[in-house]
Amino acid sequence: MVTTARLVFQACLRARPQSRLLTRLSGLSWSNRTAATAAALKTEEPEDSFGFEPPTYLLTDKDEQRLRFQRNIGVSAHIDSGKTTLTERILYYTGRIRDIHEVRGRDNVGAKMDSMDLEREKGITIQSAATFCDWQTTSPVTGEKNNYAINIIDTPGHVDFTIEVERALRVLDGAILVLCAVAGVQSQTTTVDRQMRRYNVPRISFINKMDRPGANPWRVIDQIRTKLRIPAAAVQVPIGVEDQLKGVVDLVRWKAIYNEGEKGNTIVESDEIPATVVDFAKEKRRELLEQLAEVDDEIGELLIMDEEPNTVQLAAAIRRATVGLKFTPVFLGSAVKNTAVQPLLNGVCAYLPTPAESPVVAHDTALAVDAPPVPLVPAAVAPLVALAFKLEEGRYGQLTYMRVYQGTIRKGQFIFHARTGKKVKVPRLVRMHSNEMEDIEEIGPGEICAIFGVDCASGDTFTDGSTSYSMTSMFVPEPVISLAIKPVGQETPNFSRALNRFKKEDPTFRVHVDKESKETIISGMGELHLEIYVERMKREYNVDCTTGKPQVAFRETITQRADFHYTHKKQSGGAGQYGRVIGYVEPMEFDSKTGQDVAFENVVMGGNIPTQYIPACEKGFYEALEKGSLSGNEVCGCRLVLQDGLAHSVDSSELAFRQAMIGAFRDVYSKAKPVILEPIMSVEVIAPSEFQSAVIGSLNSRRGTITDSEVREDEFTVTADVALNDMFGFSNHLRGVTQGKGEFSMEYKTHQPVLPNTQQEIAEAYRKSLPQAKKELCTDDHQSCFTPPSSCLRDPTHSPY
Ligand SMILES: Nc1nc2c(ncn2[C@@H]2O[C@H](COP(=O)(O)OP(=O)(O)OP(=O)(O)O)[C@@H](O)[C@H]2O)c(=O)[nH]1
Ligand SMILES: [Mg+2]
Repeated sequence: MVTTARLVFQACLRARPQSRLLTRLSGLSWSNRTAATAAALKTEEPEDSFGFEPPTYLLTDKDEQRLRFQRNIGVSAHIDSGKTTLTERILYYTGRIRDIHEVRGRDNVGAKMDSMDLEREKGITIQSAATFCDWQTTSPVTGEKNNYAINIIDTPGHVDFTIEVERALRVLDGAILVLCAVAGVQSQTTTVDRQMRRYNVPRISFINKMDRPGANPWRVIDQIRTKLRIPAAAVQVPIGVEDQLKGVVDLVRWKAIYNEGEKGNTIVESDEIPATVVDFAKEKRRELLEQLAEVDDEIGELLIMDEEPNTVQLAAAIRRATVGLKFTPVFLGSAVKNTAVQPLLNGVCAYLPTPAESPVVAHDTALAVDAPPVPLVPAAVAPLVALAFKLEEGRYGQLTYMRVYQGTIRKGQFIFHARTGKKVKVPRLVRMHSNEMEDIEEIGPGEICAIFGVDCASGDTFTDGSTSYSMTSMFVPEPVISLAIKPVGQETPNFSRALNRFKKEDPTFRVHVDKESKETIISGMGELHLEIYVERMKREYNVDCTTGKPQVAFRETITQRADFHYTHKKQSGGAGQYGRVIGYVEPMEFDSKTGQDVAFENVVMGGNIPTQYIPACEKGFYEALEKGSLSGNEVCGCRLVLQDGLAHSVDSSELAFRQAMIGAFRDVYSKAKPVILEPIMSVEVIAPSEFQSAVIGSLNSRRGTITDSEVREDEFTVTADVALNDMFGFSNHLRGVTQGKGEFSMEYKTHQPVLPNTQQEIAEAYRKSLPQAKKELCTDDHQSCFTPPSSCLRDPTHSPY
């Protein structure tokens, strides 16, 4: 039941200066919403332990009415499950679009949400797209008809574009997890599940492609329970199978629902359940009740008393369990055959949370770092807090997608960038409908909008200046693959303009210039990710580029503690330089609080290193981490503790201490037994059963560790952990051993140390590539070799995919 109780929230309105703590906070990763916080909000008043008098905000009747009929949802799933096809139907049935166009359709128009040319050409979603629609639904609880406003973000399934899913789920209140009725839970389903858990996003599941031969929703539900470990039960059973799919039986309202008309526009509901499915439907309704009883006390008690819950009780329990992240109701249908999409939309309205039910917190940066987070309340009159979650360079400048958490944004209003304190006017406010936009005058809390002309990074918070609240940003995975890129012919400003734009829009896309080779290196989540950007440079910026071979993003780390005692001294001619640093380095685990796995700690006592030189020491340490001396890759998993040192009254300077720290780190590094780490990928292969042994053989020959396998009627799925460096050429190989019928996908899992002999090879190649060594040893012509030096390790004929 949608909450009607007035929630009392407290927030701090007192204007405070922007704090210098802001920068320190911007990387922190508190859970942005927790069920525990929600419970606390409703019952207790936050302690005012910091001496402020917090005003109270109430949700007005108007707020409640609006929020009750507002849903913000994402559509997420494994590649090709039919997310965009489903969204196209949703837009069509809600009247947002006049006609249905298919992904890779014969009319060559393409689906609304895949608006980029490249998406339409390739038939895949690359960028998430936002839209909104209105849907009139009949409540299964009260039977009343209500109009719902739904904001939808269609996300890509390919793991190379995973940041798009990450940022959508960061700001959405609920999601539809789409699954293929034949393939079931696949590798990216697990990734998406992880992302939903990270941001506590309740989900309903939709088993799509019920028209496909071999469709088996019951096996898929079983996989949701066992592989994703979330209690699940169907709230519908299909009427007819595969190409005979006619509709579904709604197990909650006990009605048969059919789609009629050419595009399934007309929904026909009947109290008569077809005789062929009635017994099965009863069995599945029982299963639904039993699953719910596991997670919901009210249903549990009714079952113990041998009582049958009525529709109202059942729908309320499904909603409670779903919103409470304890359960996922499963819907079925076929998007492409226009079957059972409308009942799914009713499910979105009935079972997914309102913006008021998604507990969201911010941190007040005027308070201590460990001060309790401040709950945000979606009241229109509360001070504005909005999060910029996605940027796009459009025809009219930067377009910033925002989720408004509390307060209201009005066109022409001044808003404040929480990190920089900069004040900006909102020149234009729009709601997005894929690549089209609708101008609006104002937008309330719990809504999604886009703003022009605001300069910021994705993940930045905006306020109205009366608070110093800041929200945590999203999780950003590390790139796993890099390649060198060079414009053909003369470099034009468009080259760096394009790279800067892509870097700003996509935090998983990195660009740097290699200090030694002077090459521009781009890094990302996979070859497709980088390939798309290279293609976009050509199409959107008219910059044709040549690229080097893709390189695995190796890293380095240390394996033991080692002490340093290092003096940097330069006293011949000119101004002298003097700095002594004493301390140790040690391995460090990833710290989920700071989101860091490297740290600098200063415990110097008695001013042996004057405090003004400590930041220079820290800077020197981070500079040294950029390039490990084994292979030239970034060093991770390392804490440095600075314990002591010595300064000279005349010759010490920031520069001297920075140099001292770089020297000390280089010196101590080999004593800390460094190793090279390589990305390990989770690889999933699906192929016809007869190729099973050939596929497993090829994964074994690449030193893969099989983690899961499943054989179905005529196809099988195998999942294995394989080093990315061993995946080069796998695509061709798989095609060869499966007569082109096998498919694979892979995603980053972790970094692990490379084998000792590989480490030796990489280190040797790196050593030879260094300018000094090159002069003395290397006979290869690296000067003219466009790819980064470590590429000479790999067979140049290999392609990674
Ligand atoms: N048989 C069948 N095919 C479907 C169904 N829904 C979608 N498809 C097909 O599946 C393919 C992929 O559909 P999309 O909608 O692009 O899938 P997606 O999940 O958006 O894909 P990405 O965004 O690239 O991950 C297309 O060829 C669709 O026509 C369905 O219900 N049944
Ligand atoms: Mg898509």
